[in-house]
Amino acid sequence: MILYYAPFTCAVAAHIALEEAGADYEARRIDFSKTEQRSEDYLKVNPKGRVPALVTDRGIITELPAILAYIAQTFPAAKLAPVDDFFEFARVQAFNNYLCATVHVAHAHKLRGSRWTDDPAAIESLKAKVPETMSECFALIENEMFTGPWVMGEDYSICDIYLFTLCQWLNFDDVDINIFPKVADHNRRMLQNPSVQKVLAAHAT
Ligand SMILES: N[C@@H](CCC(=O)N[C@@H](CS)C(=O)NCC(=O)O)C(=O)O
Repeated sequence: MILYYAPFTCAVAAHIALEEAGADYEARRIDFSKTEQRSEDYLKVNPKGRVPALVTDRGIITELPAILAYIAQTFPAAKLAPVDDFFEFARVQAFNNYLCATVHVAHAHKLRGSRWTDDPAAIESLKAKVPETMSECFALIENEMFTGPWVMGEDYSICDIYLFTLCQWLNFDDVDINIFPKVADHNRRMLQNPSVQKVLAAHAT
């Protein structure tokens, strides 16, 4: 498999999941500073011009919840999701889709406001709202969605990997993770994970 990623983007989650799964993969970096995500070559990989994209022997998968589910299902021995329990797997998908469709989009208003408006004042207004919307999202995760000790309960899963990844953006979004004790403790435990450390080190180089 080939994982297309850009450092410290949401692609971190796909990268960690591949490590945790023990997958044989190559990680290919896309340089956002050179707008490589919109280059002719990369648009052939992902016409959306976004990372991550995972090249498999059956074709290319985009959208992080789909990529994470695919990795969990392809490597069941890694136990990254309850793949045989349809209800529990739906819970996993519900959590990850909330991160993708709501939390990630709230964060995107900070740097990518031009996706929604051309008005400079409106772009500033979208940016200013980010600490509030991200805080609301994380309050919901802390108080309603996080089962404990892991996101889904007793078993570690792709939800933990995805949550950890988006937590790395909170500081930039002017949200103090310590307001959310369960999430903050989860983040500290995730940072002890050797796969997480390996991927963060790779993104930092
Ligand atoms: N819904 C997509 C979102 C992917 C996405 O927006 N990725 C960002 C990085 S976190 C990106 O590639 N941004 C590049 C750009 O907007 O030009 C997913 O979950 O995979």
